[in-house]
Amino acid sequence: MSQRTNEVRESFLLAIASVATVDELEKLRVEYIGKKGLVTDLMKAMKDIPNEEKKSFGQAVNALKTEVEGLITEKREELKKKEIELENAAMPEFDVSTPADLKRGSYHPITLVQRQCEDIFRSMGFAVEDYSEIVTDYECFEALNIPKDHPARDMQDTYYLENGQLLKSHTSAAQNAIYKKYKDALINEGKPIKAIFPGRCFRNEATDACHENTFFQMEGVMVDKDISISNLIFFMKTMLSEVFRKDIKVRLRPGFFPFVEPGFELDISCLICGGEGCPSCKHSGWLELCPCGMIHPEVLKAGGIDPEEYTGFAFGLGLTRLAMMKYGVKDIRDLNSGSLKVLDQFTDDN
Ligand code: FA5
Repeated sequence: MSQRTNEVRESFLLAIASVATVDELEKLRVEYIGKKGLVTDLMKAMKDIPNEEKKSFGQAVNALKTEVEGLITEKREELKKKEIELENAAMPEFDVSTPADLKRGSYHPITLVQRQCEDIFRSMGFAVEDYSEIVTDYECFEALNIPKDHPARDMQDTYYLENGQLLKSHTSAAQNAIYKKYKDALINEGKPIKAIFPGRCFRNEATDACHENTFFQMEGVMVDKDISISNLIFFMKTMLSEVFRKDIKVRLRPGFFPFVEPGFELDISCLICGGEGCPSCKHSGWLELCPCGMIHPEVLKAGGIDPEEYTGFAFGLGLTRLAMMKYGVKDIRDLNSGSLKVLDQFTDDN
């Protein structure tokens, strides 16, 4: 029987020498020390060995099993090491000490212009408020003196949710909430309401060089005793001269909005064509930028403010168009394009 042990050993040593992969090694392991393996069979044969030979046979088979297990473990480590070396050789060179090729991001031009406007108005004592993009019909229209079926709604068709709420078509949708938030301080402590609230607006709009279906506005309101159109003009002028830091031609013309009385359109001379007329200003030389007016008494009432005692102004600045004019962007759609070629050009310093 010890001859059989030697045969099994010899054949194993021969086989393991030619094993080249971990899979092949596993097959060899099963062939020799698996449940039905050659070494296992030798151990099973122990019971048929005459008693006087049992001890030496047992020692020989155990020694063989230990040797086989040891050699398999050794070979497995050797093969794994080789596999790792091969994988590493196939990997591209990677030097952790090489400086990263990181491009610095930049703020979106609308963010830049919004922050600038916020700073200007903060310095004039205005609070900066944020408001939801999803609003109720009451906030967007009813509270602004635009009842159901009013033709002014046609100009501001927007996206409606199944629950009847809608994506706000103008930042004026926050006016009612702002009045309600600050009215007690106005009435009880005599603190004027001074707030701006920038935000994203949505409209069902045929897009062109100066119209987008998603754009930004910045609403501003001031309510106190004896607020007049002169206050409105002062704040508009201050804001525009600070934003552009150069002389800008503006014009004020009558405009109709159900939530102001009187209402105005504040246009600026197109800075893309210098007032000559181009697609950015619909060939008129002027760009509608900031409608405004004196807050309608019904709107103050809806906000809990007595229009007999208080007056106020409101404006709705087109922030996206302001960014176009400030940075000379000819087509408004470039601002929503996400194109890095466009956006890379802007920095805080512009
Ligand atoms: C309004 O949205 C009024 N809520 C503004 C207002 C507020 C008037 C307070 C009086 C008092 P209008 O629809 O004109 O008005 O939009 C205001 C400004 O937003 C426009 O002058 C323009 O600069 C910008 N704007 C309007 N529609 C678009 C659009 N589709 N794409 C880009 N900018 C737009």
